[in-house]
Amino acid sequence: MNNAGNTAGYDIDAVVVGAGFAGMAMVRKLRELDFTVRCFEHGSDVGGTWYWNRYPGARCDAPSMQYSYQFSEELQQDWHWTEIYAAQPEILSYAQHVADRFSIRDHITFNTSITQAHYDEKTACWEVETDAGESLRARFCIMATGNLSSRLKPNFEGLDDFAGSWYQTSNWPHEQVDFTGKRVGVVGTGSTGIQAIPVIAEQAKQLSVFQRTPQFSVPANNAPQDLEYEANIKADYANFRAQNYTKPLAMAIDVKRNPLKTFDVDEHERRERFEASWNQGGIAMQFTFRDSATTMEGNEALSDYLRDKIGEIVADPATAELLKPKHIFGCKRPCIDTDYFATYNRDNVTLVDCSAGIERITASGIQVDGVEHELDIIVFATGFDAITGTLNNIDIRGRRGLALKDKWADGPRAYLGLQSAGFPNLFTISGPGSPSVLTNMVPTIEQHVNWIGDCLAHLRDAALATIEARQDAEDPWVERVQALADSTLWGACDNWYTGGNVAGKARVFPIYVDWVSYREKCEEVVANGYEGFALG
Ligand code: NA7
Repeated sequence: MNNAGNTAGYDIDAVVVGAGFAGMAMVRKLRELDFTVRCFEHGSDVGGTWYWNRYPGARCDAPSMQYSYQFSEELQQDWHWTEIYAAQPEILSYAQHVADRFSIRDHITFNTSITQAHYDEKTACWEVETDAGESLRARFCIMATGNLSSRLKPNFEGLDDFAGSWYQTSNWPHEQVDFTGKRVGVVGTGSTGIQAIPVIAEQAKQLSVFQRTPQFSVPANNAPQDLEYEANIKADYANFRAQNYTKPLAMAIDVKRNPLKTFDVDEHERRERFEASWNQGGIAMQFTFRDSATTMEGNEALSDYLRDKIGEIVADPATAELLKPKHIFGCKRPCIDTDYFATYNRDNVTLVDCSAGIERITASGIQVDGVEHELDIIVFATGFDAITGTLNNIDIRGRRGLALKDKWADGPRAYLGLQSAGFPNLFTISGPGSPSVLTNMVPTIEQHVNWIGDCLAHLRDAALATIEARQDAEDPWVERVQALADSTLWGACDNWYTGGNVAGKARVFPIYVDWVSYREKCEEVVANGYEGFALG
């Protein structure tokens, strides 16, 4: 199928959209399989999320030894992560290293976005156009567009009048922003705000945090990489990776998985177990008992423990009270922080309750409840149109001109999160209906990349031109995704999983919450001759 400029009616085997971790891995895989490929990336370099989100304090929530590629044994042996949870600059330099080492950039056109992708039924090709005016025809179109790549523009009244500078965490300048001597306002207390606030507080003269909804957060307990731990993993990295693929988040968590429910133990033991998870830090907290995500009483016990912790850390009782979340744990993605709550004990940090909304931005600051807070710099950490936002911003049309965003108007519909019926030869990496953001993303991206690469090779070997999700496979899959989501409490409040943070967006929980059965299903589908897909 190596047909560049061929007579079959297409210029290239595959177009890959996006050069984050998914796009890079996809390009490498396709080249390994000897397919021709072109990748288009909006940014000026590789890295995706880690290219754009360069705000102070940006850091990964998954341990670096696991949040990394496994396709090359030499790569995983050679690379040394300096901390348990790597910071953004280190992750970006890893992405750049991978791009150099595997000559991935040769296949990427930077500073270029795909504006439309239309399927031509006669030739079974995707006609793709870029914002630079280039058109090309590809047999396959692979969307590696990321789940958190469509930033929400701050649309506050008066923003244009603001006399100071403002920044968005998700579009952070490449030069350092100097907060020294400045009065800074941060809007947003999700994972991003919670990472940025302690770091900005150390530099700024005065920091005002504008909080609409308080968040649960657990300390990361980040530390320099333990060299013995690293050596142990590297002694048999392949096996470590293979084991992790069998774990619920595709990730090894250094806690004993507790078979007990919250109220199987007495209050004293419950507290001790919560305390052990807190001291462990990171993602361990939610696995202290097995029913925290599924029963209200289990969830409340954990939530109460975490609220108590805020009360213990934050000295001013009124501030502590304001910081305590009222929602249940997990229905907004829980955060992992470094010194977040303790930051409110600093003399230069003020918490501003904007739960009734920010009234307006003025020339000199932010006005809330009739009070103007004077600022030199505003940092917006206000989130993303997640999961479908970037896909819906591209004019994608399948059979009979059907627009993907119209098909998805009431929420995304896809089979395995890999393909959507009516859109042959179009793939989404970590797409809606796959476990995506509820897993350790790099390994699960690689699972999709391998699945898609192997699928294309199979089509080539079998002299087949197309693959398309069948409607009668997609419909029950969408139902299954929803049924699993309904067994958790995660859809219970407005959050970016469900689209609840975007005005007018359909509320759907488009994430398959069980990685282990998902991976098995993907393997089963292949073993059964691509069951649920029509091959043509
Ligand atoms: P999030 O988690 O969506 O957080 C956005 C924050 O911004 C959240 O606290 C919002 O409050 C707040 N927000 C949004 N709009 C406004 C307005 N208009 N006024 C005041 N506050 C506002 O995005 P993040 O970037 O922090 O994290 C996204 C994911 O990236 C994260 O989960 C990690 O997986 C990586 P709200 O809660 O909506 O009231």
